[in-house]
Amino acid sequence: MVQLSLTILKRLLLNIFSVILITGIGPFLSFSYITHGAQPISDKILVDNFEKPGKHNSLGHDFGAFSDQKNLGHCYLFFSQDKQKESLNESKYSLYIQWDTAKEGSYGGYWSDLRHLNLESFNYLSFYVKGVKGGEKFKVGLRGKVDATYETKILINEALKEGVTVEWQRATIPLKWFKAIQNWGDVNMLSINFEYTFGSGSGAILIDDIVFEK
Ligand SMILES: [Ca+2]
Repeated sequence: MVQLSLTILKRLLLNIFSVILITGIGPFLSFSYITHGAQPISDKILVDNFEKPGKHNSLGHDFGAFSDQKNLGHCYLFFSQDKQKESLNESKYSLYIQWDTAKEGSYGGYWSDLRHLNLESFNYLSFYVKGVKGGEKFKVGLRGKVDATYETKILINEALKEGVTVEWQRATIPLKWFKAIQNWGDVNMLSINFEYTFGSGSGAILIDDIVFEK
């Protein structure tokens, strides 16, 4: 009986210690912002700013290009140095996406792995975009579950009133528009889609600073 009480007491002390430990760490964590330049981004999740040309996005996961299985469509990715963007903020590189979906039935695009990202406390997806000619058409997709068979794709013209132009613009898409996602605690893929069916044709755009915001 006495031994049992001691065990309970020990557990109780351990719990109190744990609480102290957690509250002790709390304030420390709130000051440990990850900084990009001088701006704290604790209220943002940076998917990719393309500043480290390679095979991984800023989250440390894979990204790449895709095309339809018959290989009718094509999509190529390049890291681009853009002087105009450089003056906009501290960016050196953006992603240059070139595609050709002029053939009937073709599609292609860019994907970036979000790997079970929890977006429950976030409200917007935003990024910079600039067209080479202006008027480029693409859809932004967001996949919930890894094996999801359906995802909502948003036409860029719904987010940009004037559509894509030859100037850098910031597109902001409310996450609630992606109606197919049931569980915002497990979001797995971001994509930019070009398709024959909605008239993407062929062309090129520049993309930068893809973030999720509150
Ligand atoms: Ca950049």
